[in-house]
Amino acid sequence: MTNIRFSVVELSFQLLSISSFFASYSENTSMKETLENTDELIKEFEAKIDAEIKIEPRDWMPEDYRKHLIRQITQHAHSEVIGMQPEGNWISRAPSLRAKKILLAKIQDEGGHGLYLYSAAETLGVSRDQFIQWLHEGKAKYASVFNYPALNWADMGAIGWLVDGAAITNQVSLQRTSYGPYSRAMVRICKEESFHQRQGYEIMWKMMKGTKDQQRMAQDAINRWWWPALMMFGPHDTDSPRTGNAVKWKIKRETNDRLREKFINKTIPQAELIGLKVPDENIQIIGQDQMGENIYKHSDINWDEFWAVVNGDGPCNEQRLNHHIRAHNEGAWVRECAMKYYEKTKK
Ligand code: BYC
Repeated sequence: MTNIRFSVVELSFQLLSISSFFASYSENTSMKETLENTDELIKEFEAKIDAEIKIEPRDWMPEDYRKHLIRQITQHAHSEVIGMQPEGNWISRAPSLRAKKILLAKIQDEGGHGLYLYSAAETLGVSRDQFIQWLHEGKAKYASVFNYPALNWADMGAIGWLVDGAAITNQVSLQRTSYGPYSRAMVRICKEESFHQRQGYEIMWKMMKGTKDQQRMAQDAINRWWWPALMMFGPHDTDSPRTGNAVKWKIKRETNDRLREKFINKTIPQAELIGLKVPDENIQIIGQDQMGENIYKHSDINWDEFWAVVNGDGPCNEQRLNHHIRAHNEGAWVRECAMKYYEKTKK
């Protein structure tokens, strides 16, 4: 009897170990299948990137690609929205009704760009509330250039011409980015941005045709905005940790330095045409590109200043963020009403 009982216990142990063998076998098999499956998915993803086929929200994508996009697109969106502040300060002080209307339309466009971009980023599975929280907690960056103050009307010209000019140089290239919703947002944004660049250049051109004081103001504005505009393209390629993956995955189509060079080469002739000088004594023509346009050598950027501003120590970092937090909190009731209306009408 004891023997029989023993053998029943033994048998159940054996059955248990057989079933756990099968369980671990099937676990290993399904892990192997998953790994093979992931390999296949990676291959498919890479083939699409190679063939210039856009990656769409429902497509499989590597987790690092998704995170990279969320970071870049949301920082881009925050830049558009925080970028409304330096110009917003000048709406009530525009020198004519025409200038006021143009500036208002331009700033409104920037808000719209932020919305296209937040929507594009939301297709990656994170909510807009989360993006805003990251910004308010200082976990998400925005373009360093918006941490400089806009001191007078000439700055409205310099921002439109130089800051939007730098942004458009980057964004034209981002139209070919590999993620569909980001690419399509860029196409729309570029159309509007070219008007922004021209409105800024028009302000500078008018000032350069004006009095000596107006000319001095225009030159002072380019002196102050030139270097921050060059910093918009980010650190040198050799110091840019994100460029490797971004170029591999075709998120970025051109590197930081290449885009900066393009911007410099097209902007210096525009400055000279209206009698302005870029604030760099070492500017020198060193050749011509395939289009016959000059290529310039320039002084190096003050990277200590760049990193200080990026890391929160610029002249207006605190002011810009506090203003955003205040406006966001004051707008809570609008979001609440919109949600209530949505809930009431969705049935
Ligand atoms: N400012 O490895 P890197 C507009 C950060 S707004 C602050 O080269 P990446 C407008 C970078 O994020 C249009 N941070 O990075 C609106 C990274 O930090 P994390 C703005 C910067 O991403 C209103 C670290 O430094 N345009 O047009 O490969 C009025 C290392 O950099 C900056 C965009 O946002 C900077 N300037 O390249 C008027 C374009 N530069 O995230 C006008 C979209 C670098 O690792 N963004 N950092 O902590 C991009 O193309 C790229 O993200 C960047 C940087 C070229 C900016």
